[in-house]
Amino acid sequence: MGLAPETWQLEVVPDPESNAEVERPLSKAAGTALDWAGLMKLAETKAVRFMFVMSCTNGKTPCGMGLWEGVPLRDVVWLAKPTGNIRRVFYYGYHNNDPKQRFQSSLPIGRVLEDPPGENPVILCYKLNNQWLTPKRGGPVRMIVPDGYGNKSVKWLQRIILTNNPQANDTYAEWNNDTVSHIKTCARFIHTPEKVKAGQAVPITGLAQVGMSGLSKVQYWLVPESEPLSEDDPYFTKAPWIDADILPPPEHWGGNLPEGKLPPIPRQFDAAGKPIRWPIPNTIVHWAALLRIEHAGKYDLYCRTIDANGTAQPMPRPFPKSGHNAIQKVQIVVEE
Ligand SMILES: Nc1nc2c(c(=O)[nH]1)N[C@H]1C(S)=C(S)[C@@H](COP(=O)(O)O)O[C@H]1N2
Ligand SMILES: [Mo]
Repeated sequence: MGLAPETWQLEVVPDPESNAEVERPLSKAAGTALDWAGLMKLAETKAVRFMFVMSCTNGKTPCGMGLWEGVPLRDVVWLAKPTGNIRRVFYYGYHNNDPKQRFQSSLPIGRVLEDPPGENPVILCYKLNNQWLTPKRGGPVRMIVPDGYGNKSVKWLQRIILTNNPQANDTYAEWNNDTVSHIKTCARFIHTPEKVKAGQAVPITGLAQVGMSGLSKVQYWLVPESEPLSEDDPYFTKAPWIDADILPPPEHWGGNLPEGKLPPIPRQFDAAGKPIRWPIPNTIVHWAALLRIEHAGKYDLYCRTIDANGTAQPMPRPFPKSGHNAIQKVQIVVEE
């Protein structure tokens, strides 16, 4: 199936249904497909590493964050000597032998060839947290699209098609998702108590997904369950939200990195290992707050984010099929 490094091969070929011009296709038939040794050779001079959150368009909480390593896709596209009539890149990986069940995604060629200011390149990824990518995570090689939801990051990658077709034909789009939407900024609870004593200080914790528009604040709002909600304010913009603390970069990154340390000089970090910008866009940060509720009763606790443009979640993109960012609510019971 080509899912071990020794048997893995990647094809970069023109779309037979379009007039894309490619002088030296990388194909299995011609014996020119890129193999593992070829990818590792490119990695010696081209490898990049960056933090990125894997998040499903329809998932309420991000799958996780890691340090992904790979070779920019453009370096492999250029090996095939494309010369013109190319507007889009389709790509897919192993799924099973039924092409109807293929999991395919796509990008405009411009996004592959050039990165918006401050953004990371689309990579052919072979390492996560400095370890070879496991089969479960899409190894030996998967796509990582550093500004997109998970569906763009196709696992078990085997074929890249250069096409003059300007339209997206992503599998996830056929399943009624907005696959062009960038990652959104949103907050989630990790730990909140179900029952507390009146007057007692209780910590609450959570995480925030930091999307394309960055993150300026995480906030919470505690309200007695019996209090009627205003009908013309579905996102509670007039509620008395209180700022939580956004936690600083960790000393230990976890993720089974030796001693919790990052490998040498990933992007987004300076030579001393400190993030150049915090929080880092397209990653996760943690937050915390200390609550003290004076009166017994049932309460609703909400959390939300304000992005770096000053816009409160779930605006400016509230539609669920473009990425989940609804305001989360939990209940807390306060006893005398
Ligand atoms: N080949 C293949 N790649 C795939 C998928 C798939 O079904 N098949 N699912 C995608 C979707 S929808 C998501 S959210 C991410 C999840 O990545 P993870 O399994 O590493 O968390 O993988 C993407 N890549
Ligand atoms: Mo997904």
